[in-house]
Amino acid sequence: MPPREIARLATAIENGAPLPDGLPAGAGLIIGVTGPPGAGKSSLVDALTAEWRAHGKTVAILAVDPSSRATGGAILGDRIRMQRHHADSGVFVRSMATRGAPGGLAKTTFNLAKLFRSAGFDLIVIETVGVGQDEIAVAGVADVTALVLTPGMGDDVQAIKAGIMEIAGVFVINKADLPGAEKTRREIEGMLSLGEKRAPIFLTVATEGRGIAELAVALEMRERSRWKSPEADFQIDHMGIAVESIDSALAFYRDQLGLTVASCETVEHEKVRVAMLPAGESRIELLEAAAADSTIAKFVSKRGPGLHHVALRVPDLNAAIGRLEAAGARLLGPPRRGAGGHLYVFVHPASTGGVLWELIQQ
Ligand SMILES: Nc1nc2c(ncn2[C@@H]2O[C@H](COP(=O)(O)OP(=O)(O)O)[C@@H](O)[C@H]2O)c(=O)[nH]1
Ligand SMILES: [Mg+2]
Repeated sequence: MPPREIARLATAIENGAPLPDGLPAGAGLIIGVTGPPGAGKSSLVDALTAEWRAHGKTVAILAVDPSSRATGGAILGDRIRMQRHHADSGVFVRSMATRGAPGGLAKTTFNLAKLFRSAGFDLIVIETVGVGQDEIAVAGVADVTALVLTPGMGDDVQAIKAGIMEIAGVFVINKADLPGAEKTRREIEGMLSLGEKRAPIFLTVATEGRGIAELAVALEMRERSRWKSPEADFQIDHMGIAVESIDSALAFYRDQLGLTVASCETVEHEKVRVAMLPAGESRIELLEAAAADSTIAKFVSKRGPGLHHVALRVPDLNAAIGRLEAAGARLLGPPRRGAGGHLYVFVHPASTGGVLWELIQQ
């Protein structure tokens, strides 16, 4: 997407327009950077951007400016600081005044981030000032959020609201060149030890690029750990079994095994008759060709009846598709909506090691 088109869509979204239909999901990671004014957030974002660019990654930066609190000078300062990336087409910078966000700041911010992700940026950084409710909500839309603090905050660390502590996946003590960084680290560790939460703490000097490479890696690592979601978020939804005839197949599945047919229907656009037989948390899906040119008819004539596909329920189909596309996997068509309102997409066996996988989001 050309920068001018991104900018045009961003303005529309800021003015309350929804995200346009049919945008690709993209696979970029959304990173929140929040903390009190002057902590060095913009300097950090600038240094992280330089680090990521050095590794060939593209970066979109969204500076969310609470216009009620900050002066125009703050935005100007950020702009000047970001100018070293100005001529770089791999960096896109956008400032948003929170005033111009009808229908919820967090929603608008999230839509903008999704726009940048759709435009193909590898990393989308949302910088928000302060630690108030708005900032917590904005930080909440990110895949991972870094809370930026400075040495000598002392009692301020105690005063940080639980909400922001919860949302922070990574703590940064910036200005570690100033006295008191270790003390602040111990205070944060003390607060973290009170709860269940585990989050790494980094010491940085943004203006000198110190500690930046480690922080950049840690932020990206969060993506990997998120991908390994709790198993509960994943579930084998069903096994799709191609049969010559559902009626004769039921002699085994229903009469001999004792399974029950919960539903039987014809899916017109797939030209297939489907019988669903629940089996615990999962189901067996019997597939019978409803026309000679259906994929099931072709499958049966080529390979014979048998296991056709396995369906896996995933927590976030869009995210899964984004990652598959980024990895060059072969998807069989765009995501579709099934009869039950769920979204699904098929991944070609050539990309999965021999199994036709259907990914489903409820
Ligand atoms: N000593 C020191 N100053 C820093 C560091 N990082 C940023 N600053 C300075 O702190 C001020 C505020 O930085 P800025 O990035 O605008 O903070 P923001 O308001 O959180 O975005 C600027 O004058 C920066 O040059 C650092 O690591 N050490
Ligand atoms: Mg700033």
